[in-house]
Amino acid sequence: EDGYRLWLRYNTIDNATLLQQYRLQITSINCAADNDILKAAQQELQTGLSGLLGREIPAQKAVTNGTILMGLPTHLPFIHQLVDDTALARLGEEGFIIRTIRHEGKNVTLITGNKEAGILYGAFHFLRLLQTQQPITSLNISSAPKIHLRLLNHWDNLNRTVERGYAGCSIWDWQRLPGYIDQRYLDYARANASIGINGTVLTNVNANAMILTAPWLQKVAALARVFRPYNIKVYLTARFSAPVEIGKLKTADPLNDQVQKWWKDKADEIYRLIPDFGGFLVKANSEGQPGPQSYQRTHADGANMLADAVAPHGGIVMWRAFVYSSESPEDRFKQAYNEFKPLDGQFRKNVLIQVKNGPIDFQPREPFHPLFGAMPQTPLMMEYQLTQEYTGFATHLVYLGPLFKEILNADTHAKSNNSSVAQIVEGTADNHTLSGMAGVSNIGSDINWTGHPFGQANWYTLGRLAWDNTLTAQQIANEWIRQTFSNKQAFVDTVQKLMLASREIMVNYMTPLGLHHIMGYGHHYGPAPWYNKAPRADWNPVYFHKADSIGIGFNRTATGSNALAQYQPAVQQQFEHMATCPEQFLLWFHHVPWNYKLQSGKTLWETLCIKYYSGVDSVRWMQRSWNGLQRFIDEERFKQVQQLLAIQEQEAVWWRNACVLYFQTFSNKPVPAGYEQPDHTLEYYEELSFPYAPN
Ligand code: BDP
Repeated sequence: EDGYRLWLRYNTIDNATLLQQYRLQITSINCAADNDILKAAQQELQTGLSGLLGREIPAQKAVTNGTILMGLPTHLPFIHQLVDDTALARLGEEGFIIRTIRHEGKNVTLITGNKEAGILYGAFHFLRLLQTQQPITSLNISSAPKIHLRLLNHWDNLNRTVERGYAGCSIWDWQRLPGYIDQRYLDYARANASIGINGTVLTNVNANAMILTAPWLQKVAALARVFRPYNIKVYLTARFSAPVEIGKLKTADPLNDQVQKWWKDKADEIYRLIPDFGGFLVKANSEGQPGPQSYQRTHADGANMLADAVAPHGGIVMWRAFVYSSESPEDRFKQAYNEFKPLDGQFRKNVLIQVKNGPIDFQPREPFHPLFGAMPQTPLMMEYQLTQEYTGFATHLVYLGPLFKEILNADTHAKSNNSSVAQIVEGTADNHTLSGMAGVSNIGSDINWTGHPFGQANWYTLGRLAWDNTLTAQQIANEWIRQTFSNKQAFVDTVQKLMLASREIMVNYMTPLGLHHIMGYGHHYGPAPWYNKAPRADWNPVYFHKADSIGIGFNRTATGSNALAQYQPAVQQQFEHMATCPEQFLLWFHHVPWNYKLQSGKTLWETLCIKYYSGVDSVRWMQRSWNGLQRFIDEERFKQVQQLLAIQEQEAVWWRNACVLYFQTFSNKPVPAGYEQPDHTLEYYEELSFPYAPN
């Protein structure tokens, strides 16, 4: 078990009674597979069922007892009698129905949808039921995705390095494309389709214009051909200065006629090769990337120009809100909102603004981004980070489901009752038809795809949540564990507990109480709260924690940067008073005196120490829990996780010691008695260097 098969292992069901039942209920597949998507669905079902049932499940034309019958209502008109039109309409283009029915006097399982894609997703859902050992005797399932664009964002460069990638190099083997189709592309497509992901941005947001040149587009088209039967569209990042860099124009000004024509022609060229090309993702005027502001134009001018180029082909533009300027004296927290809110209503219909979950940058914990709820006229797309840039690289076991859910569940209070972040992102709060959720991919060439075996869970969760954000982090973890490792209850229970606790544990040993952005400079590996030499202030940890002899934390209330004013009054109230601000967000919004007593009666300094120490203790608990699981799973993955947990323990100690020692230089207070004292000095930690850390 090297992890390559992800959650699609299809090993024979290890519960004899259940296997017996399943075998009676599933004997054959009948699919009017007249198109590539249906062929993919049928093929997957055949492979999956044959593996799970330990016997060949043939495809046949007849309907017999135990047939899995797949088809559209146009293939199988009886479906119109079975399912009323409104129920079918509710499925949209990608939803599915799975039902146990009597058909032509036989007991069959029907998988249908309005479009082929629905049947594909239905087939994968059916396989998931078996893999998680659910009853299938009387199924009546109807499911449709709540979010339309369910995407991975690869930060993959054309030289196959991956920005913030910790799982090897890029899986896109550009040199051998388009001639050589790696089996991985197919397995990648299967894995994504199995969790409902329907699009992939192949290239880094720090974009290279070369990808838009003819030879590279041929390579992109080859990938698109592999993905098409799995209902996955390809997207590219558009470098704003491409008209200058590869088009020989003198300017990339979005209001210039020649520039507009250049992009239109480029879009036409792309769509000739890839008729279902999804569109562009753009990072503009951010961290050195070119953009419309270089020509005194707005983000709306830039986005609209690209939107007009792809609109005739049905394409979209995802324009990122991750902007902050080195010239601005404003709190970095506030800058995206200041920049984008005034543009609400100015974007074309085929533009989405892609917003990171929090206002700074994928930290272990952030409050929700204040743009959610602030731009009702514009569809806002969620951007999460699966690759663990700030959450332990691919060495820490951190299940991000709870982080994703915490943000989705947050109430923006933009409306009186239906304005959670989830409702904003779905588009239901403001009646948008376009909606999207993206995860910055953690996939690389490692045999198990994500480096850490548990990194797979974060990829899995992104897809499942984008499909149905009402699923809980626990439900998703539970089904992932069962498919990826084992259905044995004792194993599932223990691992689920460990996964659900892992995010808070990481917050505790890295950035408790609302600390943020105190990691190593550049590579972002490990702690460096002392760092103050970056070329811009808001890249320095000291800018974010503001520790001094009085206390620690960033005052973002009215007496400070007043970033809080970007939220609705009801949200402001939750955070604005030190006494009532939830502890987990305290230092996000307040500069808190070291002696300040928290609700527990303990001082801030004591609590900080307690959190850091409990973070480390909890990693040791994770190690002990994992060690008890050896008998349930394969040696290979057991050992991998065991070794990685040992590294995680060492690194948690490193975070704890470095942070406690450093903050102690301001608090002037001892580490409470009874705790193991740091075994190195602060100078030791400050002098560590990491030339080998990837970035
Ligand atoms: C930051 C990463 C940087 C990305 C940037 C982004 O450190 O590598 O380019 O986000 O999202 O977190 O554009």
